[in-house]
Amino acid sequence: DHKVRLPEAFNVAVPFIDRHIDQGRGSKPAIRTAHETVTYAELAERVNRAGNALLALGMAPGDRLLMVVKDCPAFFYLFWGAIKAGIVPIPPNTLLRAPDYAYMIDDSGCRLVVYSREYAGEIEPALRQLGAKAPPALTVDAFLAEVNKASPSLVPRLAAPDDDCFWLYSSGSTGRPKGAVHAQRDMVVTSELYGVRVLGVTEEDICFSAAKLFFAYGLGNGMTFPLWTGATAVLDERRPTPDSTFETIETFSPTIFYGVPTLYAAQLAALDAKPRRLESLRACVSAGEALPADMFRRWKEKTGTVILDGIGSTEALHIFIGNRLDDHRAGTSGRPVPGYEVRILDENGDPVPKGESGRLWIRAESAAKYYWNKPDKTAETMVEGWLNTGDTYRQDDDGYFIYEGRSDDMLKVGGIWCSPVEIENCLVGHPAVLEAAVIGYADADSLIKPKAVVVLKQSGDAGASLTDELMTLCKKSLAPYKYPRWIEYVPELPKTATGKIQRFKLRD
Ligand code: 3UK
Repeated sequence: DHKVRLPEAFNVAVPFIDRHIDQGRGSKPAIRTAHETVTYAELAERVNRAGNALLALGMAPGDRLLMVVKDCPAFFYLFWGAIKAGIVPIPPNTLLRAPDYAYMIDDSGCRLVVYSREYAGEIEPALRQLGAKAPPALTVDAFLAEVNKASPSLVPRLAAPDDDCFWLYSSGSTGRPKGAVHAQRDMVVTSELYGVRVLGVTEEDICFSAAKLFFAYGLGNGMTFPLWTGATAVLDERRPTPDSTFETIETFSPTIFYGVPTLYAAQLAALDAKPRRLESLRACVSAGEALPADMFRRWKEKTGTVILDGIGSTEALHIFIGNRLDDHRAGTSGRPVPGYEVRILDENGDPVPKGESGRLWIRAESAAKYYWNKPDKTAETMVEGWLNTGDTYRQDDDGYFIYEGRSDDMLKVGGIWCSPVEIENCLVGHPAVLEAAVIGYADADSLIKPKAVVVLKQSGDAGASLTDELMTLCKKSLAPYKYPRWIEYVPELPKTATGKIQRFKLRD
C-alpha cells in the first residue's frame, strides 16, 4: 500500500521542521552554504520568527507571498514561515524578466513580494509597471531585519491535507504562466514516495541540487527530501557551472547530487580537462529533459556513479517515473515510481498496445489541485483525477518508459521551459524581421536548444551581423537561456490553411 496517511488537521511545517527538535536533531546541520551553517534548532526558530514577521507585515492566513529568492537559508525561512502561519508562498523562477514578474504579481494577487537584491533590476521595474496595483515589497536583507525583531514562537495554523499550501508557476506554449496550486500533503507524498522509497534518502545523506529551489525538482532535491529525513542540504547561490558544482562537491562531500542533462554534458567536458574528487557521491539524479544514453555511459565510466534519469513535472511536484540504483536502463526514464499510476493513451483516450507510443497520463497523490484563475487550462490538463503530461512515451519490452517528445511545441532548454512563441515574438520586434518560427534543434551532446527560422522584410539583410543583433536582442529581453543558438534565413514559413505556423515541418 503506497498511500501516504496524514492527520485530518495538521500543519506540514511541523513534520518537516519542528519534529527534528523532538527527535534530538537540534544541533545537527540542516543547511550548509559557503557562508554559514544552520542547525535544525536555528532553522526551527528562524522559521517561527519569519512566520511572525510576515504576520507583522500585515499578511493574514490565506494571503499569497511572492518570494523571488536565490538558493540561501532565507528561502527556507520564508517558505516554511509562511506555511506555518497559513500564508501561501510562491517561489517563481529567478531568471525571468520584469514583464513576467509583473504578470505573476498581478495574477497571484500576492499581498507581499520579498526578493534577493540580485533580482532588483527586474522586480523593481515590475512593481513600477503595476503602479497603484503593486503590493508592498522588500528585499531579503530588509526582511531578515524584521525576522530578528520577531517572536521566536509561533503556533502552527492547522489545515487539512487537501488545503492549499504553496504554488509553483509553470509555463505553457501559448499564453501566460499558470499558477499550479499544491496542497499541504503534496511535499509529504513526493518526499516519501520518491525521496525515501526510490532514492533511499536517510538522515545520513548530504543533498546537493544544482537545480535551484524555485524549480519543483530543486525544491524536492534541495529542501523537502533532506528536511523530511533529517538529512543536510547544501545550498549554492551561484549559477551552476562545472567549476562551481565540482567545487561545492569537493567542499561539502554530498552523497546525492541532482543535475540536469545540460549541466552533466558540461561537467563531462570539464572532467576531460581536469579530474575532480567526486567519491562522496552515492547517487546522481537527472531530470527536466531526457538524459541521452551516451551521457549515462560516459558519466559511469568517468565517475563510477550512475545517473538516475526520472521524469517529473511542476504539476506532479516531483518525479513519477524514474530509474533506481538497483533497476535502471540508460536512455529511458525508468519505471513508474510506486504510488503513481501511469497510462499511455491513444488519441481516443484508449490505452495503446504495449510498445506503441501515445500520450502519457498519470494519477498522482502529489498532483496540483488546479491552476489559479485558469479553469480552461485546468479542465484540459486535469481530467477526473488524471494529469495530462503533454508528453509522448512508449514502453520497451521490459517495461521501461522511453521519452519520445512533447505533444506540443514546447522546448526544454537546460531543463527549463522555453516557449517558441515567446522567442518568436521577441524576434519579430526587430525592424528587419517579418516572421519567425522557433524549433528545438539538437546540439553536439544531443540536447535540445532553440533554433530560429526567420523571414526578413528584405532578404538582403541576412548575414552574420544581423544574426548577432537578433541573438543580442533575445538575450536582453528574454530569460538568458531562451536565446536562439542558431538562426536560419528562409523566404517563407510553412503554414496551415488558417495561417498557423507548422513548426513540425521545420523540424524535419
Ligand atoms: C519534461 C522530461 C524527458 C517533460 C520536473 C523533476 O521538469 C520538471 O518539471 P517542469 O514542469 O517540466 C515537466 C516536463 O519536462 N521532462 C522532465 N523530466 C524529463 N522529459 N525526460 C525527463 N527525465 O516534458 C515533462 O512533462 O518544468 C522534473 C521533478 C520535478 C519537476 N518539476
